[in-house]
Amino acid sequence: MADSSVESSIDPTAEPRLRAVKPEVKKKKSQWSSLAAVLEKHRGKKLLVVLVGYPDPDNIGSGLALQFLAREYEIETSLLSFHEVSHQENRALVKQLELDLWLYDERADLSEYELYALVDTQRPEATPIEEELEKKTLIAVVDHHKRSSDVEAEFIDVREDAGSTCGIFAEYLEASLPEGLDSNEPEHIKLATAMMHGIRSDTRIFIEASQQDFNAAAYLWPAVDQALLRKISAQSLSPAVMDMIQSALERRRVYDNYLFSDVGFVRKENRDGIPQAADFLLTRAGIDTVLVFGVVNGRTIEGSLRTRSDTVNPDAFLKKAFGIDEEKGSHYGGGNVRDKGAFQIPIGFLAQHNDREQLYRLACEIIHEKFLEAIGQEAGS
Ligand SMILES: [Mn+2]
Repeated sequence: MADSSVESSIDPTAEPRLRAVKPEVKKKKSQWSSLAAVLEKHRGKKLLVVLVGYPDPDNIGSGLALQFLAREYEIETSLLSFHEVSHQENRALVKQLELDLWLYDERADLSEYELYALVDTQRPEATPIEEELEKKTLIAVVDHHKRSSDVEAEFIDVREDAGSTCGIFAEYLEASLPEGLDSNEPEHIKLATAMMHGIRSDTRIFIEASQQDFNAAAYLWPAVDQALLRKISAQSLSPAVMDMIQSALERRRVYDNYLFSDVGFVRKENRDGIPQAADFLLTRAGIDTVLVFGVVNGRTIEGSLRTRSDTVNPDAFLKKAFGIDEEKGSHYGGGNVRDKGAFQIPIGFLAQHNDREQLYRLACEIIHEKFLEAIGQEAGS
């Protein structure tokens, strides 16, 4: 009896195959109703959207979307960032759309904000106001990075398979405004344009987009100002970034499919040139993984990893290469599972050394050595 049942389950006629290839048509219910309930619960309070790390199109667009959605519940929202917007495209976004980003300084009074939210990140500890945030209620975390187990919020929506956080927010918008955004309404145009830019920027202009991102783009499209979008995304490189790319090209060292390079000393406002140099070098034929670093403000070694390899996992690669910062108890570097990562290593006490060139050589040697170890090459080979 047992035998016949095994046989029947592998008999191709026993299970109608056509059923299996039928596309999944059942639409997943949007999480919007849960987020809406949280916003309703906090009606009339003030909300801080905390932009962790450098402001970028995806976190800015997501912050604007949450601000827009929360307004319906009389929740006044401010977008707080901790770094000056540095990438030329992002500066253009802020300027062209006249966005109101609040740049944190120690004198800022955050006490009137009872609520906070995280978009495009799950790491409140990566801000200088971690203690202050502990006194506030974390109402929402919406993100598409790797799910972190230690974040707790009233509403959590983390989708690792989404190409952008803006794409997730567009789904909420669609659920709350199914008739679509109004292409005659300046606020709607601004929001749609910023979100479309966020999706494009995080998905390499849709090459790495998920179905979620395409649905989002289709929803936003009628209200997008395409001339403005073109202007924002076609900003020319600043001379400083171009010089950094040139340095990275000149100093490149190639090991099989790997390319290693550095850009020298970098001013804080130009640090976005490091990932841009890495992106550029990755376009070289025969290379699938690039690591570029520089010394930012004379105090921190900052680097970016970019890969197209099927076997290199940026997060694992950087964690293995640079290890743990004992003081902070966290890794010096990390990234997503697919194509990008970054690391920051403080130079600390040694930054006081007055021979900058010597200091730089030392930093360079250490990073190079760790990189070679990580790719399994001997130094000097
Ligand atoms: Mn993102």
